[in-house]
Amino acid sequence: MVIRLSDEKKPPAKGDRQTGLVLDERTRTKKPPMYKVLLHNDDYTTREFVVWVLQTVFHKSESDAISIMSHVHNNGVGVAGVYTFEVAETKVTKTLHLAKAQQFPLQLSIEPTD
Ligand code: TYC
Repeated sequence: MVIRLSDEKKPPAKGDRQTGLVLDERTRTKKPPMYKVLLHNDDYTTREFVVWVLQTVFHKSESDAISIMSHVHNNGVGVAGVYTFEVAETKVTKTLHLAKAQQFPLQLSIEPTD
C-alpha cells in the first residue's frame, strides 16, 4: 500500500506559501460504501416502541421518528438511516435486542445504497 502525504503534511519547503491551503483531493474523494437500514412493518410492534427506537438508536428527532414510523406503517418498509456497514450492523443488532426484550417481532434489514 502506498501512503501519500498531502502537501500540508509535508514540512514547508523553502519559498512555499500557504501550504496549509493545499489539500490532496485523494484524501477527500474516497468515500466508504454506504448502507440503508430498512425497518419493516408488522402488526404487533407498537408505534410508540418504533418511535422510541428511532430516537434512541438512530438519533432521529421526535418529528422525524414519527414520520419514518408512519411511512413504514403505511408502506411496509422504510429507511431508518444510512451508515457504513459496521455502524448499520451495530444499530440493527441493538434494535433487535431491544425488540426481543419486549417480545416484539420487529424486523430490520441492510441494503447497499446505489
Ligand atoms: N404496524 C404497527 C402497529 O400498527 C406499527 C409499526 C410501525 C410496526 C413500524 C413496525 O416498523 C414498524 N402497531
